[in-house]
Amino acid sequence: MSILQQLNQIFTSERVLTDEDSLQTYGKDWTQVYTPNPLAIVFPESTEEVQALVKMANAEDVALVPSGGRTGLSGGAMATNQEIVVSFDRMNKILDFNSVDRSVVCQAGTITQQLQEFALENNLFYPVDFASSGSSQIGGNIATNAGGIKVVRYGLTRNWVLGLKVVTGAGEILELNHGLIKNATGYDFRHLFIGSEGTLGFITEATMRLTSIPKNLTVFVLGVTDIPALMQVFETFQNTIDLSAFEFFSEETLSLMVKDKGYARPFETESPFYALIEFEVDHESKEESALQAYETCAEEGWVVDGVMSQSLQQAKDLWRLREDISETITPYTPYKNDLSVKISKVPEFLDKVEERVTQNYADFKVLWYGHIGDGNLHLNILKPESMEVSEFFQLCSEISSEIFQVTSDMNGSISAEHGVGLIKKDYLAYSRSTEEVELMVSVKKIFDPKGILNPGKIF
Ligand code: 2HG
Ligand code: ZN
Repeated sequence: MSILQQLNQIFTSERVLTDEDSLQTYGKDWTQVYTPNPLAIVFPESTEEVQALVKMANAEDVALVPSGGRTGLSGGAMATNQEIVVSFDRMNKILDFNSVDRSVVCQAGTITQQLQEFALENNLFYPVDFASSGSSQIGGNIATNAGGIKVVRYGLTRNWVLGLKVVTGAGEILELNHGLIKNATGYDFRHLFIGSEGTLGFITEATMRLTSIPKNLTVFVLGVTDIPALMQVFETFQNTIDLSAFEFFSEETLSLMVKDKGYARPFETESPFYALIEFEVDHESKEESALQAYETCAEEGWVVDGVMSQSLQQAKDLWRLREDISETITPYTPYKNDLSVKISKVPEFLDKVEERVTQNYADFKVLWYGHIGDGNLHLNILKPESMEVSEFFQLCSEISSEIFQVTSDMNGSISAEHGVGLIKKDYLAYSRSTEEVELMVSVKKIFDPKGILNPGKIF
């Protein structure tokens, strides 16, 4: 029997797509570098269907690529080589909730925002958040250990996973950690699957932890003179008040947002960088402390101007200046980098990278923004309009090794939160040792002996 016939046996016919439009849509994520070329797209509705598919794939030696909200930026969900794409769009139900445990069991295709809204309806909060929350799926978030804008306070997706149901590459169903907070019974495989980019197994269900709703989130946007000053501002605020976000963007980035989106500047004064700081004001004294920190920063000359949100709407408007950057610059076909170093090393790192970039590509528009409060910097270089895409990416790939060498020399990561996927795999050695990569290959062999799961990703 042909593979397509077998797919039609596992799934009802409307859940096996082979038309060109669907192949193009589901065969890719947000990475703009690769051409999709899948064999078919399937839409399982249960863990058992995923298991049947994995067993068939093992027997037929055909590769499977997991697909969530397709918002990834590293090509982790690209199907370029006649793979079967496994979309979790139909596994999007919240299955269980327990207010004592503060936990939710959801299927892998649950949209991040759906979980966030469900939590709020139950007077709780799911804190992992990013611009793509409206379309990214929990399974994908877990597979890349997604970070986002609140890591300073709440950590990464990993911190919120209490349990997982997975189908391994060998076709076994594993229930990992059963939603427990404490469980000291040997290796915690749950954490191996988190961030494994679909190379070990398919996550079909997850038990996610929730927390209390933060009260009266307030946002400051401050104009800052340079990166060392930005770090001083971070330290000052961090020592004064519990922060839920500390983000930054450069003046080049802000002017593009003003030009392309028509957003209002936070204030008239221009400065090289801007800090976006968020904190809870659940008591008058918190606001006083924050204003005190602001005063200190202004007196020291680190901050040249600033605005503090007076309403939820104003806080949202300020957040848009940061959150909407990635989507706004997409039409410029940017060369993206997602780097991290220890927070204390950020100024030295940014200087060194910028030096390399401007030395080589003085005419390119370079945008800096990111999650400076956790050491994660997004470097985007925009393609000049007149340049061919292939020529641009070729030029940029030449500079990648230089940037990654600087990152490696400082013990940083070449992918802070977007994952390795296809886009970083040739550079993995800049962040992981040969021994580590060999061990990763061995681990993959245990869970996916025939190498049918997302082959060619990570290594
Ligand atoms: C963000 O922080 C996302 O906005 C996307 O991680 C970063 O566009 C990027 O490079
Ligand atoms: Zn980011």
